[in-house]
Amino acid sequence: MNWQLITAAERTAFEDNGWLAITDAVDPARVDALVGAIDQCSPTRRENQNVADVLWRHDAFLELIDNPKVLPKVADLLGSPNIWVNHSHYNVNYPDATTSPPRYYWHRDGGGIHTDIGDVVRPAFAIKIGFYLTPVVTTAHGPTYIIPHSHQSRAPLPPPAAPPDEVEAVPILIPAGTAVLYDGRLTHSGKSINSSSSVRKAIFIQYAFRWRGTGSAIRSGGSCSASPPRCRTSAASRRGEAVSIIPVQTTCRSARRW
Ligand SMILES: O=C(O)CCC(=O)C(=O)O
Repeated sequence: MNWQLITAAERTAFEDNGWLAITDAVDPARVDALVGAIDQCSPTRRENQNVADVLWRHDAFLELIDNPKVLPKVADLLGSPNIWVNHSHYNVNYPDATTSPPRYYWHRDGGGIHTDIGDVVRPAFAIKIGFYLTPVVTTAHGPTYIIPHSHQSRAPLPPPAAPPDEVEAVPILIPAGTAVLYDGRLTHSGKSINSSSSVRKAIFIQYAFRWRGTGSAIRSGGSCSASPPRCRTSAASRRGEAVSIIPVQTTCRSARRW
């Protein structure tokens, strides 16, 4: 395997911007296989699906974990090989599947950890990789928006419906097959308007220090043709509050969870 470590320029870009795009991280044949796997696991249309805990659902998803163009850079940036995948999900965003008024769900990854730590610039705890499987090359494609430099700020989150221009957010525009590394502290949108004619599909895998808990419960074995674990989210866990020493955030097919 041809492991690709982080370059000095990439490190500077990631540390300054809070994100880094690696184009061609996934070759076209694998992109097709991943799209097929999502279609197999989500055969019926549901508006704006956000399916958590995806790795057990299909081997194609599992193969993303040790992507040689991504994993070494993540380990380098976190500064430790003592990391694990503590959260995964895929998002399927249909054209025109908007709420009214549109909501962007601005957030930092990790939920409660940011408020728990308090009013300081927090250290980096996790990096989430967005593997974009369909082209997101214009703002019509429902891009992820990020608020520049928010990983280095203590600014509170904007209201969910605040439009990108109002909060000076910028879209991440990339071709299919790109992996985008996001610093977990970066404020970004949970969704945006897809006014194109194509469905946007992306898979997100989060690597965190091994001492971090799960972002969603993690199941091993099985496949998406087997029955999924029961959805057991509680109001408290949805708010990102600690509810138990053993995480109860079990998968929910359409849960919105970051
Ligand atoms: O689907 C997107 O554009 C963003 C997904 C997201 O917010 C996340 O994975 O934390």
